[in-house]
Amino acid sequence: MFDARNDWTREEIAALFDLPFNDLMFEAQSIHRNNFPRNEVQLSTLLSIKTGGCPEDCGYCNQSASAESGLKAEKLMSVQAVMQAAAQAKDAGSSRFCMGAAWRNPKERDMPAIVQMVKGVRQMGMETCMTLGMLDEKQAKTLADAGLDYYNHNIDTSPEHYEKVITTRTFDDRLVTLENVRNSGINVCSGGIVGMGETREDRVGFLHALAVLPAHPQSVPINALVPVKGTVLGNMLADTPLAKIDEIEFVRTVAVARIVMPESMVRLSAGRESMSDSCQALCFMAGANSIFTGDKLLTTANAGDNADAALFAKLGVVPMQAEVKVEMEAAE
Ligand code: SAM
Ligand code: DTB
Ligand code: SF4
Repeated sequence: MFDARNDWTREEIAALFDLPFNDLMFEAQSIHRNNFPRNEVQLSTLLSIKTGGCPEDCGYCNQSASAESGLKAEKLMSVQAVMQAAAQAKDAGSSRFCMGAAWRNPKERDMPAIVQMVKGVRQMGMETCMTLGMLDEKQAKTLADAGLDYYNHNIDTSPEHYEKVITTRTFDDRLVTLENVRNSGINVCSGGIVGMGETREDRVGFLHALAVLPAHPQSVPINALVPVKGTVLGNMLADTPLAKIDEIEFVRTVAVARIVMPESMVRLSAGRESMSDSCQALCFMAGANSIFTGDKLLTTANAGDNADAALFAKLGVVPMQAEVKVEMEAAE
């Protein structure tokens, strides 16, 4: 009844956004209940394995070398330090460990350490995710062979708005990386950011671009912009506070993502730290079924385990167990 479609039109998606709020929520929640355990939310933990000094100019990002955010550029972490952080995340109940690097793309010299990190984290019995920038076919295959479960690469926004946010790589470059990841057999994680001064039409175009991919991403992160001082968008928001995304419009975006990609995990990602419990509860009702846990995202603050445990208890929500069975022998 709610099978995934890849032929959505922008008009159809715009009509979903226009629905009365209760009708939109009812439809999204119905699809959610039909396709997923109703009260389970998947937990992922992020670690920045290589922070800052990035050559890209993404207007939202404090890790860009062109941002004046005061963030110190660091080297790639050691495999051992990454294993320690992963063990802590596992103890805290996380089922997936997501490692992010502030790179345009990984260099060949980085790949052996990256492969060891994937194998090591899998051996601990956690799902693995990496987000390292652009990947070519060969790199995607290397990561697939290492046993990587997910690769995150966001399209970020609509093709039209994209050019106002990033100039150093194109929207089409992003689609090529997604194709390389998809063809390698790694699960695709791709979504974007809401609240970057985009229009409703851009939010329609953003979800449309994801919904018409040859296969929907298995995981769709919806981030609310975390405005960081010294970044282009952080400064813009500080100057024009009214540009901040309206919470109901944010929830609508989550609900439409759930409807147009009915079989994908929808992750309520960055921005939860400054979101009310009520807004997060509405996002779960709209079909979000995954979050990032812990006190930190990559470099900015996250809601934190205590706040999340209290919220889950209030809502009767429980953590979802790993979706992909990890084969311990495969990760030598
Ligand atoms: N450097 C890699 C890349 O961009 O492909 C991987 C890491 S990057 C930080 C991953 C994603 O985090 C970005 O694509 C963007 O969607 C999201 N992100 C970064 N900074 C953010 C912010 N201030 N607020 C919300 N989301 C953000
Ligand atoms: C995604 O869509 N959101 C995460 C993850 N993928 C890598 C990153 C959010 C980063 C927020 C800013 C920071 O903490 O540096
Ligand atoms: Fe670099 Fe990724 Fe930040 Fe863009 S989002 S500046 S690619 S770390």
